[in-house]
Amino acid sequence: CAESTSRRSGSRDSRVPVMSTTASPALPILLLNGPNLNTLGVRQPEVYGSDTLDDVVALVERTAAERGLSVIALQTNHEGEMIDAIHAARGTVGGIVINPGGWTHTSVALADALVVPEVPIIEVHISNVHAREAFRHHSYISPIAAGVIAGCGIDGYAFAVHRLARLLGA
Ligand code: DHK
Repeated sequence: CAESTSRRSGSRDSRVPVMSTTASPALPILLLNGPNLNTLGVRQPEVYGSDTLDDVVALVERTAAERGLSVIALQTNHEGEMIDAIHAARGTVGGIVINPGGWTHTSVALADALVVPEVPIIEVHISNVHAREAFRHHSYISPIAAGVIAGCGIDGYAFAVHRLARLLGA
């Protein structure tokens, strides 16, 4: 955006030549949703609301587009498939928005994978996990996340995109 461009050029070392006046397109955001999130809108709507996964993806795409970013979206119920996708994201995405679902509270392997791409990660939970059962209070993902959003419904995904965009200077 104009603000960050001017901030960057303001602090630019004038001895370094500017190679191009056209910014290269930013890398896409990777939106990951873990197990059971394909049932959004059906599973416990009193906890997770009535919006569907399609609504979440549309919201994230709309919000990212406002910030000039594109989105690659994956939902899977298979941990290995998610880990493979995260490995493949190294060098190809600028940041990750992830709702790890139940793996949040169980998966060292997912946390280990998420450091591979070396990009900022925003962890999202639709429900306020801290107001629920004790086993939902611990996250293996939070220590490696740049930010954590919980209890904001699906709006949390939009907040996550805005935060990532700021971290990426978009
Ligand atoms: C979603 C799940 O599926 C749960 O396993 C987590 C999270 C909470 C959410 O709030 O989005 O505990």
